[in-house]
Amino acid sequence: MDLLVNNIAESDLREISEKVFAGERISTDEGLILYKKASLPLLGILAVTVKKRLSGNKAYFNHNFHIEPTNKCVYNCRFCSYHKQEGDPESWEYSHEQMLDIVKSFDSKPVTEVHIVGGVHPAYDIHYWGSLLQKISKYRPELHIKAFSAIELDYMISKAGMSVEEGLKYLKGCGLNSIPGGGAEIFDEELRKQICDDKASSEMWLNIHETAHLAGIPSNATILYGHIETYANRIDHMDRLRKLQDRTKGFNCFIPLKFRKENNNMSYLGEVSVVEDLKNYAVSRIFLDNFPHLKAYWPMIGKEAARLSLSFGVDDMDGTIDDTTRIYSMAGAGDTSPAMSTEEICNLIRETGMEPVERDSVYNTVKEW
Ligand code: V47
Ligand code: SF4
Repeated sequence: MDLLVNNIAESDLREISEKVFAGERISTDEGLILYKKASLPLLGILAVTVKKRLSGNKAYFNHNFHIEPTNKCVYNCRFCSYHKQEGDPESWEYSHEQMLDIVKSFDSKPVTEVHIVGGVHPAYDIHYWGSLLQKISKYRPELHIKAFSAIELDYMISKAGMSVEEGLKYLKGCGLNSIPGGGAEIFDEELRKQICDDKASSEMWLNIHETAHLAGIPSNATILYGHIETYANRIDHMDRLRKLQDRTKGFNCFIPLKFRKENNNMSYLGEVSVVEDLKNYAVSRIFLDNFPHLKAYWPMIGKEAARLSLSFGVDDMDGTIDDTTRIYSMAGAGDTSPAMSTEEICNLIRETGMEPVERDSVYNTVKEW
């Protein structure tokens, strides 16, 4: 270890490393130094140190499936390849019955979670979505429903004239169990104006998650990286999340989402390398010391990068998604129908020397494989 730090000849890296080994929190300036100066091997060692403290030698996955109710959306995020206007041949919209049929198609499968996220459809209100949750809960009561990004929630709750607390409590009563991490993008207000000007603000995103935590609804958090943001913007984003998590402890995991470039208005930017992905996982793991888990969403970065990420602080591979997920395939990420069998996901985890553990949506162990 000494050799590794000395060779880089950076006394500040030595100090940061000592802090991480001692289990101390690093500052925003130190996070920035890690992004700018630390070598990939050093980042791997530090991130795995933090990861092992939090989840030992385990790497998690779950059995889940996704429903994307519609890709029609009132917003126009410049990075989005997915949203379409009404009448576009590539647009879709499922009825409650069609979505219930998707749930029924998993009848004989041991799934524990349904993840429901889509575009922000102008026509539907909170009661339409609440009634969908009620139908799914009634049909399969033990299924955990993780649904609606803060952007969808902001739209449906303000349209109903409810306060955030009233809206979330209503949806919880209909069967909402947790909230996914989407819509966070990048919190810096100037950048947000440039990439997704018209949707819920950073303040609103954070307020919805904080209110959810206080109402007993856990959630996830994401960052969209690899576009026009700087390292300082990434650290600022994570700092806002770390402060909120200190107050509520309601976040289960952090999910860095890599910008994918196909078919959107930011294609000219290209995509960052796998080395940058690994670096970003590692700094996230080290900086967000109060987030219990770090997820590599493999349909977005691909199976190989996901496998590597386990040596850079990641401890969660998301699900054996069987899927209907189109947000990434439309943005150019690999398979149009991503799926991984339990055997494949377990082998991928074992190859890195870690132990595969099937989890439920709040990280209780379902089975050690
Ligand atoms: O908010 C959209 C992102 C998110 C692109 O909580 C893009 O378990 C890359 O949040 N390139 C939605 N990313 C997906 C999401 C998510 C995914 C998996 C698990 C969880 C969870 C949440 O997808 C959006 C946006 O940040 N996104 N377009 C794109 N071109
Ligand atoms: Fe709509 Fe979400 Fe796409 Fe933005 S990222 S345009 S909110 S579907």
